[in-house]
Amino acid sequence: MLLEEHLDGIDKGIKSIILNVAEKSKEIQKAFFSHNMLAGTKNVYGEQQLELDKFADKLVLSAMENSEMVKNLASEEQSEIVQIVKCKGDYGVVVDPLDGVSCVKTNLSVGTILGVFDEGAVLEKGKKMDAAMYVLYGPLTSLVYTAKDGVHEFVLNPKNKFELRAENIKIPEKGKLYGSGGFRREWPKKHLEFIERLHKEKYKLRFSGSFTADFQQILSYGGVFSYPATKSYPNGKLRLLFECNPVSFITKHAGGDSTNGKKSILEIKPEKISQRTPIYVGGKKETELAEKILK
Ligand code: FBP
Repeated sequence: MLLEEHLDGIDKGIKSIILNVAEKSKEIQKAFFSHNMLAGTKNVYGEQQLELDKFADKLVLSAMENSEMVKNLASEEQSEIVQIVKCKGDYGVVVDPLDGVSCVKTNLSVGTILGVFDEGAVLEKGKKMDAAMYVLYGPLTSLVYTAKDGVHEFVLNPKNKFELRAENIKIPEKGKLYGSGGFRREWPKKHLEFIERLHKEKYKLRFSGSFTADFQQILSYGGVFSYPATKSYPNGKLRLLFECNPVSFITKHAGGDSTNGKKSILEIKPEKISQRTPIYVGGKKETELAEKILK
């Protein structure tokens, strides 16, 4: 089954947003070569080529405009919320156009992460989302989405169409992988205690520096991804709106959970669009253990 057929059963506006992002993700995938190998060259109009993440941001904006459904767009690449005037819909979207961009030069997998609110506002708790998705640019280009009725994965096939690979994905309960960002010497004592507990229970470290890729491993094999508050990032490094909420929303619909150490990520009321948060996201067993130790 193809993505467009799978989306038939969901809200038409959300279907249009997901399909438009899926289409533009194919152009982002192609840009890894042109914008990476030839950085610093000029395009046919003599314009300096955009950095890859800025280029991805332009593509996502055009996807939102093409959908004609999005009124407000909050992007990690923009300091303010973008109001899209030409639109028939009332949706709000939060997006990290290219998460983990520093990993492109070492040819590691990176992602586009996006969340959708059907009432237009974007400075909202993650639990008020109506859909979330990410595209993972790896050996395959895959797309994972939820519109509150299960988590489903598609892969780009040789005909350049997103084809269903897995439906109603659940995070395995007996996971044995963990990721933890930041300098070990800067981890809070209780975070170190949590990690040492995972080691005792024979969890293996998997951390690439690309949240989307590192999360995909947790979704597939179970376990927990974390990025705690550290001296360098006193509020955590990952962005609440653009990275943590959409991934935590997907996790919830895959039977997992998320926490900042004290409460669900999805319950955090954002004060500003650039807000960061510590994050533990993955299986319920691991996030409950994190809260037990960190509280
Ligand atoms: P950006 O917001 O700069 O893309 O950073 C996000 C990120 O790359 C995540 O994808 C990843 O989990 C984290 O930073 C890695 O951080 P660190 O390099 O400190 O381990």
